[in-house]
Amino acid sequence: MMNPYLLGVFVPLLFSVMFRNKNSRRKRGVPVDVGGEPGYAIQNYRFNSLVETAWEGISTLAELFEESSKQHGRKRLLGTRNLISMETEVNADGRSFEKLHLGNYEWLSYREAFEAVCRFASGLVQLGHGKGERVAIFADTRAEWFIALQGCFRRNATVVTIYSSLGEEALCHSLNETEVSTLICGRKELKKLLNISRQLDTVKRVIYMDDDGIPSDVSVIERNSSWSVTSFAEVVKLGREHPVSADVPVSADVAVIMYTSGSTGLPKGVMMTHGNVLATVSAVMTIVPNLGNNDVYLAFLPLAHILELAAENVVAAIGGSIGYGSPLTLTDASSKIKKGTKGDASMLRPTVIAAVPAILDRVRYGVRNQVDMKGGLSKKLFNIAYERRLSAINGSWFGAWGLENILWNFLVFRKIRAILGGRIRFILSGGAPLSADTQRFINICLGSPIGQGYGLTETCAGGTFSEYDDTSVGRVGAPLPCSYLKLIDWPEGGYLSSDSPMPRGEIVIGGPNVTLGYFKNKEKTKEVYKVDERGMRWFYTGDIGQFHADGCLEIIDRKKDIVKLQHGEYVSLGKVEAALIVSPYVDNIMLHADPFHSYCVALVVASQGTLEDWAIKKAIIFTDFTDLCQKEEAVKEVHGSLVKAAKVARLEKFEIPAKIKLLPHAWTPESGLVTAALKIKREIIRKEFAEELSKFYES
Ligand SMILES: *[C@@H]1O[C@H](CO)[C@@H](O)[C@H](O)[C@H]1NC(C)=O
Ligand SMILES: *[C@@H]1O[C@H](CO)[C@@H](O)[C@H](O)[C@H]1NC(C)=O
Ligand SMILES: *[C@@H]1O[C@H](CO)[C@@H](O)[C@H](O)[C@H]1NC(C)=O
Ligand SMILES: *[C@@H]1O[C@H](CO)[C@@H](O)[C@H](O)[C@H]1NC(C)=O
Ligand SMILES: *[C@@H]1O[C@H](CO)[C@@H](O)[C@H](O)[C@H]1NC(C)=O
Ligand SMILES: CC(=O)N[C@H]1CO[C@H](CO)[C@@H](O)[C@@H]1O
Repeated sequence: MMNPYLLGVFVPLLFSVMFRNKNSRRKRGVPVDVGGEPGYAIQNYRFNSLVETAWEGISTLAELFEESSKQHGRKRLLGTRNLISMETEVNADGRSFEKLHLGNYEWLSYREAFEAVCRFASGLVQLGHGKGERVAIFADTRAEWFIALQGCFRRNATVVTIYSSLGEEALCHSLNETEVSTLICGRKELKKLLNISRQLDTVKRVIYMDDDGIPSDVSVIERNSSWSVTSFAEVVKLGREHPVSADVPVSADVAVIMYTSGSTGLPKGVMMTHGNVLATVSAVMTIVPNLGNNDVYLAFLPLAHILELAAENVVAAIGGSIGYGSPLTLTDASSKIKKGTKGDASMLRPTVIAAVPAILDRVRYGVRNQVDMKGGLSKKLFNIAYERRLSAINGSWFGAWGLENILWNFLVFRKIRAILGGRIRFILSGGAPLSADTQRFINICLGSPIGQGYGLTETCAGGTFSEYDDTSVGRVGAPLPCSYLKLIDWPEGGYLSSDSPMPRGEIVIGGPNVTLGYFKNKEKTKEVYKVDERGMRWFYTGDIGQFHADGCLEIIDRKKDIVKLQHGEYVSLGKVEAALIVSPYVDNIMLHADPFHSYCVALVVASQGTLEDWAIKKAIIFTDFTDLCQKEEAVKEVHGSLVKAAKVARLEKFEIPAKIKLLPHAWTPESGLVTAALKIKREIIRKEFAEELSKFYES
């Protein structure tokens, strides 16, 4: 019998003969005449009008799921790994780590999942959740999350979503603002809630998702608050005993209020209608090639992220299977996986995943590390194979599959593909721009295309998406079939839609996917949402982009991140940071430019391993990493490396930080200094390190 793996090589090979190079120059976006502020507008080349739903007669997510459940009854839908054992390992420096031994996936079929959804919906009524009241879900991604979401939809209850990494203040703010009466959470979150229970005046009941029980926390909460606390399983049981018929929403009803961890101030709740999310779900359908009921999707991004929410609803609409995992248990080598046992990917063997760039970067570093550690022949082989494929891939993506490559696959890349289970055929990436290097690396090593999206919570993730056969890097593709994209002039920043060779300007997104605006925040909504004379809603992103000749968008800047220095030069903070972060000494960096000075400065989170290795080689004596970061030699070395990186990127002299400060501690979402998608939060970092920043400008 033919090795299925080889089949996977021959089929694309056949494609490459059939479609050689046709794809690289095809137009993917075409100009369109739209209303509103003048600018240069583009739409997807395949559709004359904007897509609102891909399914005839379906206008809400509740209907979509019900129809799909009827159609795919016995098929697997939601998979969860059972816990075999949990251990605590103590490593050399005395810190302890939780290690999990997880078993195989256990599945709920479409029919079973739909039954659980109906029961949960009935259970909510039984608990006393009233018409028009809102539910919040504050938990990590898991099967119960999806069931609760769909259960709420069947009651026409708006679901408020909150990142589980959000801080206490933001959490109180979002629950209070939306007057949530029922709160659904996991074990970890229950502990967090204990502390703030007195500030949550509107919450009446809490549903926790862990069946294995946490009696001590539950009794403490019951004692210290007026809440009723019920387990998820109990709610489902209540619903089974007291079934209630559905109270379904219509397209214009608000399905989700999604709180985004903005880079400034308190989070804002974005109101999404069923129609909004359905438009995005319908559009994503057209992006992933041949998406169908054989696809297996590994779910591990936060469901409070619109990309994940849309992706899971797409998979559940087409008869695919969703297996749940987490970033810390993703691969066999992940930090929470017990040595010798399987990670989520190798157990599930998914065909499609959605990821954020930070995770793909981690995969890339992991692979490089492994190759470097092995050294010798396998490193040499890897490097040759990588170079060969890199030069082949320069044409069409399919062009990368030659006979020679079958050999490289067999010798080198097969093992790398196995890290993610060996069957990945498509990766959706969103949330932040993916670096060109990582995109190439993943393309080459995993042999699977990456669809890179650009969209915002405010546009319900609608925006652009790069097609699977687009081999270019650094761009985010053409508009989704549900969006118009327009570039409008921003003369102060020097970007005009009449620029050549490419039109440039602020990106404005229009279409049925554009959300209603911010909850209870008319002022902010009016600032960034506009309705034109034809009734189309537009969202002003504040991002600066340019359109390539084939209608694909490239993000080049961010309005807020451009600062004018004392002598009138504009510095784009994001652009400079992206150029400098390639230095091996840099774990993270924030450039700071002050309009009253003529130079930039930077806060640099130093990379501990690299800097300590250097210091040891130079025989520099230091007590710990904090001490090393203060050493003048270390600062000098890192600064030199930044200057080098700046030269490679051809930065202007005024863009290179004149002074830097090394920081020993990483910026994590928990510390509040970066968003859950690992984007830096400038305002917060500026506040936190105000003293360090002001020192730069002394003397
Ligand atoms: C759904 O709920 C909202 C908010 O309570 C309400 O305004 C709307 O009329 C409801 N929709 C239907 C179809 O009952
Ligand atoms: C909650 O909202 C009410 C008004 O709706 C406000 O008076 C109160 O201070 C808020 N509490 C918190 C903790 O934000
Ligand atoms: C509980 O809340 C107080 C302030 O209200 C805060 O200082 C403390 O860190 C919180 N504790 C935990 C465990 O979150
Ligand atoms: C709960 O209430 C008891 C007193 O009834 C108090 O001692 C305890 O600190 C409270 N716990 C929390 C987490 O608020
Ligand atoms: C790919 O092609 C571009 C020009 O189209 C060229 O500049 C680049 O060096 C090529 N890269 C490789 C690895 O061959
Ligand atoms: C669900 C939704 O918002 N639909 C709107 C999409 O946009 C068109 C106009 O572009 C409106 O007519 C729809 O109501």
